[in-house]
Amino acid sequence: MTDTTTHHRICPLCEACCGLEIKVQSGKVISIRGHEADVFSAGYICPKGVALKDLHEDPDRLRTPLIKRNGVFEEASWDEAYAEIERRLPPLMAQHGRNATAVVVGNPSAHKIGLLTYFGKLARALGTKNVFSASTLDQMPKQLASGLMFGHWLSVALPDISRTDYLLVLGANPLVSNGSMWTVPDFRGKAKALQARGGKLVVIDPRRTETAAVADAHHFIRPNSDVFLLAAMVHTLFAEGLVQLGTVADWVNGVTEVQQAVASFTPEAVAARCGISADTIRTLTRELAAAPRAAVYARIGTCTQEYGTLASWLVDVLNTLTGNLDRAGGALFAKSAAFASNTAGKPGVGKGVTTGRHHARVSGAPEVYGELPITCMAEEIETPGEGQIRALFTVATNPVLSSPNGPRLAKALDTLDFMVSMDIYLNETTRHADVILPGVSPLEDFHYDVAFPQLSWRNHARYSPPVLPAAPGQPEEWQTLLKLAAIAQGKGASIDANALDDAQFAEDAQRLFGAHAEAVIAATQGLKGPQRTLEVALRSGPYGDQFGRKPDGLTLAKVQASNATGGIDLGELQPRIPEMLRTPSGKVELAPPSLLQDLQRAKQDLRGLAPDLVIIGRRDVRTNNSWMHNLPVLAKGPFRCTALVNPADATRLGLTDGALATIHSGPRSVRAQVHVSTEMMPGVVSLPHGWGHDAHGAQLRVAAERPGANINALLDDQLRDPLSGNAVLGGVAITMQAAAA
Ligand SMILES: Nc1nc2c(c(=O)[nH]1)N[C@H]1C(S)=C(S)[C@@H](COP(=O)(O)OP(=O)(O)OC[C@H]3O[C@@H](n4cnc5c(=O)[nH]c(N)nc54)[C@H](O)[C@@H]3O)O[C@H]1N2
Ligand SMILES: Nc1nc2c(c(=O)[nH]1)N[C@H]1C(S)=C(S)[C@@H](COP(=O)(O)OP(=O)(O)OC[C@H]3O[C@@H](n4cnc5c(=O)[nH]c(N)nc54)[C@H](O)[C@@H]3O)O[C@H]1N2
Ligand code: SF4
Ligand SMILES: [Mo]
Repeated sequence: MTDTTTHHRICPLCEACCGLEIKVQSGKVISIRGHEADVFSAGYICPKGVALKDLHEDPDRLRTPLIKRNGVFEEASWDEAYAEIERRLPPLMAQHGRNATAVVVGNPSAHKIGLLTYFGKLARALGTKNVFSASTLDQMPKQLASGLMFGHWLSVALPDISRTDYLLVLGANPLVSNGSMWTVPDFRGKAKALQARGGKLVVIDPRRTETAAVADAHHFIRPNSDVFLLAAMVHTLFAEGLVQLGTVADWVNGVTEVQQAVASFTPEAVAARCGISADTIRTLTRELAAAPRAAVYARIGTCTQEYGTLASWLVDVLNTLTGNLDRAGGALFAKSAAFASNTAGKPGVGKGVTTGRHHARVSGAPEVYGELPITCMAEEIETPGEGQIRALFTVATNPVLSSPNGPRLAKALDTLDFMVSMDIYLNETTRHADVILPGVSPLEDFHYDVAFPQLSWRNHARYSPPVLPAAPGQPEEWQTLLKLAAIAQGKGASIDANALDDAQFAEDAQRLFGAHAEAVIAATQGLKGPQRTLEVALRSGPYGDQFGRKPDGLTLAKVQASNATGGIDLGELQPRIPEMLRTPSGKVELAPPSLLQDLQRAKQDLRGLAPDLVIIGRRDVRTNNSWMHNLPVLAKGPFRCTALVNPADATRLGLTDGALATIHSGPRSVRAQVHVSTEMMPGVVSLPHGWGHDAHGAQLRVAAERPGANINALLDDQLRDPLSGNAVLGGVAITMQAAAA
């Protein structure tokens, strides 16, 4: 007899959200593989999923709070850690005000229901305008463009990959990244199926990526020029009479305005800037228009550039003008079982989105979706005056490596009066903290994806219970957030997080359910924290049992019960316009004024010269941003932090394969190992992000063996897409030369 048990767990490491099958023996994970029966991912897994075992067992992963005393971190009890925060935070807030505090939240929080649903409570308790997140290193342009067009920040049009005939991908490498703002496990399998039924995959990327390698066609593009290519494609649709709105014809505003706005963007006008011939631009447009069902998808390469919002917008303009928006095989909207704003409230109309409700103190950058650009953080800490940041909370983020001009930020963090990090590692960012509060390992936590079902290739509801018990006394992260919120509100560190949660839930229920609040509270008896939030969201959601009024509908218990059989499939994406729209007009806004205005900036720029050597990023299957280089199963193998250089550039610049080169951008520089590769477009160098694990005082013993170079030590924190506040991470001018030995 063995004591082996089998568990099913959704992987929390990337947006693909694969269902895993995890075997445990005597409290130890003995195997991790894809869960074949999973209704959504059907057994797909990547090497990172397997690394959950290493993550769980990593001796460097923090298990107890740390308090820095006289410059040295000491292990502390949770009570001691909270007491330290209570000793230091409230006096600081009393003296300098709420805007002297700040909070920054990172990527892993998008994968943790406790962090995602409770983070806002800390931000509200602090009452600060200084809220930052990795969103402005990533997808804010897509969210803003989608919000302006469809009325909500998470109403993102998704390629219907299982039924499409033509998929045009720009600035994304889903074969490696496993998809982003598009939850699509096993992209390779789905792309193969598309090709097997006669469909076509076309990739536009300055690097011949892994995705480009399996595509039917690949075109190099000069970084930061997608806006020009896309505008020229829209221009061509009008010029050649190819515009057809299809089923959404009655629900679109602004077609004529778009036609006028792109009038000067002829293929000839943009060809040189894009590095794509006018003929190719026309052919691409005609193919897209002629395909029975087609979709355009663009991701981080098009977001993290100077025209991120414009490029993101034009992608959906193309989807709309080719009749592919909201039709099967085109670009559709998911209908999430819980938490989606585009399933709540009155169908078909809403408040839309606005930006600039407040502005960053130093740069004046507008607030977007409640946040200020993360690249404003360093200057907001450094610059004296009312509202200077003096106390910072970091939650699951490592901006010293992941945000441009990381070294400047690292210096700024040292000048803070107080810093608290909720994080599972002592790393490049958290080493600057005064207190570090660790979260549980993913295997010790329950899981339900809050955001990604809103971005999924197929509708579904899946839940995973914890695989292993947490250590006694280890709070869940939502409880930690509530405690911090209570301290910030002067309620004291000794307050019971569960009692506080009950009280806040009762208030929320009153607000949301009015006369039915008592019944909702009674129906959720015995649940607490995010479990209770989830139960309410599922039952009141679009498939929910409406607290008994639709007895066949979903409840938390039903979703939980489906865990072993791979979750509940809710079917293919369906057309949802006009019901999902939340714009004030009740229409798709094809020509938001702020975007038309910003297009003038692009028009001006088209007259200028593009730099002749620029840098872009890269992802690798065995990495996850900055924080998984410490896991042996992923860290082994060839060194991945290399600068890819086209052979012609290498010859011109005197760079040799395997040797070190110095890369300069403005006053900043890094040294990286050169790898000469025909994958690169001439004039473009690629260096991955998330490396640079040589900081003194971090505790990442495996990662430190091969630290790599930090591309974000090179990038400029002042370069942003002005509309979304997103950082510019690619297409940045560099110079490069062989490093002196
Ligand atoms: N140059 C360049 N820079 C980039 C990018 C790029 O393409 N090029 N990509 C950008 C993108 S898309 C993103 S999303 C950002 C990501 O940037 P960040 O949001 O800063 O994410 P990571 O660098 O992955 O750091 C994650 C942090 O969370 C911690 N962590 C992991 N799991 C948990 C947990 O369960 N609980 C807690 N409390 N902490 C946890 C890790 O230890 C680590 O400190 O990087 C961006 N930076
Ligand atoms: N293995 C792995 N998977 C990950 C991550 C990871 O770090 N490692 N990170 C996760 C995160 S947080 C995110 S946001 C997603 C991102 O997922 P993706 O968007 O697929 O990210 P990348 O793989 O970086 O692909 C971006 C592509 O854009 C190209 N590019 C750069 N500049 C330009 C440009 O100006 N125009 C065009 N057209 N292309 C350009 C790059 O060459 C690259 O191939 O990946 C997620 N998945
Ligand atoms: S692709 Fe890999 S990291 Fe992403 S969810 Fe699936 S197993 Fe996890
Ligand atoms: Mo990201």
